[in-house]
Amino acid sequence: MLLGKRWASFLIFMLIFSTFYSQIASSKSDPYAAKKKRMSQKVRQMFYHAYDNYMTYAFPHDELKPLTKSFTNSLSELGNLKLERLPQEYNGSALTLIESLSSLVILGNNTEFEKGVLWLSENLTFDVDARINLFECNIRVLGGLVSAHILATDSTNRLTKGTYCNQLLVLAEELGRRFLPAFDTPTGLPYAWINLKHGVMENEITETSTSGCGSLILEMGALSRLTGDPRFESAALRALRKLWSMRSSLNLMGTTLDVETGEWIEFSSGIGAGVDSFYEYLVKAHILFGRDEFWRMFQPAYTAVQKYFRHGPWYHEADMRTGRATYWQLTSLQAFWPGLQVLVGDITAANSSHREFFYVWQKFGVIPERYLLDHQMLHPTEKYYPLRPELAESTFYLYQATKDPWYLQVGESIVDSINLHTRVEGGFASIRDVTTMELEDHQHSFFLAETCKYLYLLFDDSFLVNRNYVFTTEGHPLPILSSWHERLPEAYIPSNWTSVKSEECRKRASAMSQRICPASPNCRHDHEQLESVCHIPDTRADYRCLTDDDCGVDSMSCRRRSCSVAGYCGLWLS
Ligand code: DMJ
Repeated sequence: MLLGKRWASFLIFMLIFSTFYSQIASSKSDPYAAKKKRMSQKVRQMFYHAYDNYMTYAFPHDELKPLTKSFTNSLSELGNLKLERLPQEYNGSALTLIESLSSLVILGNNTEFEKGVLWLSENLTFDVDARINLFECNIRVLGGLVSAHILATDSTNRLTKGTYCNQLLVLAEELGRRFLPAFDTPTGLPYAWINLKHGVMENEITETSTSGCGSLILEMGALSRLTGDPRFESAALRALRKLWSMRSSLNLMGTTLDVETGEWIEFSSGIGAGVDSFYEYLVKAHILFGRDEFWRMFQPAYTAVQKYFRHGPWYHEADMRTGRATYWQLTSLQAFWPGLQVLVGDITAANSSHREFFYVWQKFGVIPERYLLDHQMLHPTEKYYPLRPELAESTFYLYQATKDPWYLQVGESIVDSINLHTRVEGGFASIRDVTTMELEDHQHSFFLAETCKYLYLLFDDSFLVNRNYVFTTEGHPLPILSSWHERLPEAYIPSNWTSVKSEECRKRASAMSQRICPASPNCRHDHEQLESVCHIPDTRADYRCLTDDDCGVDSMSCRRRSCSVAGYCGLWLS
């Protein structure tokens, strides 16, 4: 239809005016809109610089070597424990592509997502002679496939043009089946390593980590719900229950254990390497599946961490049997903890630790793998920064919870340092030594699955609005579906996509909305004030007491308060 000249100019005027007006309106409602836009574009460019280089020089192998523009088939080498037998015929499994799929959706790149899904559908096979680490393969490959399958079949995303017939789920199920022999132990605790083709190898090592046994339930639970095959969830649940039964009388866990005997090997533990995602999966499994059992494990486990590992804003390690401090070390993996604390409503504690982690980031330009708190110096050998996501992750959660622009500043500073120190022509390289900023030829897949994703979501969370997801420990989103929930919390409405009831909260509804609303000044549940899970208030609001029995438990340290000579409750004993 042809329009008259006047009508055409009127329409153009209206278009320009409405664009201009909506820009003014959005910058009025959010004074940081321009900054967020600029930063999200910057992160988008980072993602594509890493992704395009991977696709050019490394795909379909596992990960990119950005300095030499080559590849590494690292899936069979990932994990904390030493590789003893090299794989025979393993040629990679497009690991970084699998890890990138959910980030592509968040960036709105449906075409590339669809291309990736189709390639994997036609080419990916797990019938390979590769000895893989169960934990790593679960969080990266199984989690990546399950999450991408859900995104591909979610009609609101319109990601695939009718060509998708559950191929990713078929692959995930095949992988899940290849995991199952690992759980065939007297304890039900899985071997850390399994050969995808041959199952558990003869004389396989029996040592594994707490996170290796305790961080399987999200991916394997989701796989069971999607396929109707209960074996995956049952195996993961049995392992988790056994692990929990091994806690000490102080509700502490160790770091490594033997899957055949069910005995602890390393009694010292903390919230970092080898344990971290065990805690994370207890609370996230509770959110995803709504089962009280997970919360009944998480609550005492979290309280014990706050009580025995925490020293001010820092977390050290302690012996699970005595609670005595062992190693006074900050590790970069610990930086996920404030994000977890946001999920349970402990914003004050999260904020104070986050500041300390960021302080260390600023001191070195990035966060070193290990820092000796007692000597205030770097660990002599672990001076590296392999592009880890944990600080960005916590920054994202804290910004969601508080909308405090300080976290945007932190995010900007993280983006700037990563670009300054690690960006090379062929992608992003890990840092071998934070004192010299010498680089290492490795771009880990979690840089695309997590680091870029959390930085992007910090500045642009439109993907989360009116949706409700939990992110796996590898940053892959899983939707909170009423059909997966055993008992939906009050704040959820009974629909397939759950969201928050209150109109005030709805505007900011996101994956964490149900949990984080209480701490956000703009978004409160009047009926349900969440606070520290270990907090027990003093008997009297003015903190006066006659005996210790009148005092409660401190919400920050989770330590018992006592009654002073002057008759006030406080942390006097510590
Ligand atoms: C990721 O692979 C996961 O977050 C895991 O749980 C531990 N950390 C790495 C990245 O640092």
